[in-house]
Amino acid sequence: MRIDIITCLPNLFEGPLTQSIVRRSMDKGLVQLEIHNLRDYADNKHKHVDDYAFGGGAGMVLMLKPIDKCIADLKSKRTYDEVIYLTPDGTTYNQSIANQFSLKKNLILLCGHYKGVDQRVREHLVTKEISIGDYVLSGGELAAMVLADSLIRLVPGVLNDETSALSDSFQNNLLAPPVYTRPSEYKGWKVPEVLTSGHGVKIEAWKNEQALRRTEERRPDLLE
Ligand code: 6GU
Repeated sequence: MRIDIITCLPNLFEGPLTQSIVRRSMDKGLVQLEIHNLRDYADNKHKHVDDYAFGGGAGMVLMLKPIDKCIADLKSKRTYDEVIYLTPDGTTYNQSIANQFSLKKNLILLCGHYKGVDQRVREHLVTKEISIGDYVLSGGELAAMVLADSLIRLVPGVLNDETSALSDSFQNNLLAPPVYTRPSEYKGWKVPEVLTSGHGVKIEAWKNEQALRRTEERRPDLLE
């Protein structure tokens, strides 16, 4: 899978996407992730990529031309399955959308900023619009990182234990069951006996029952 992220704040991506699972997936050659600075596509000497909104109103709008040039440059090199614009008025992201996107080969993630992008970008260049929840972020960068992280861990071979993504919360619309590790007793706080019994069938049944109970208690909407 290849993910190209277009942003006017490329430095923001240095932390989260250069560590741990994401880093290893890139080292293994399973994932390619490239950050593109929108300012490199500005056509004015001040490298401005935003301008005042026609008709007035507070806030700057990301301009059409640098975004079009950047996307055209990428599309001249390979075919993209989706151009995803991160915006609070997009479709709310969930595991089912993550699973669908994870099957794609090449994705562009476009981060909005300020008051967003020129509407013509959304009409002519963007193929999907995604929000990561009902609250407002300063820009689409954190949302793009959320998407990239959630997609990369679904790419086959990225997780050491291949079944691990399947047992995540939200896969099968169930929350994950509780987990425990050593010691099996501490201050009288005990690990459920079944987990140390060595009885595989009983352990699976316990996990399923716990997952269902947790989902009923915390997220009954997932069971509807
Ligand atoms: Cl994708 N962008 C911004 N700016 N705020 C958000 C969001 C995205 N998703 C939730 N809030």
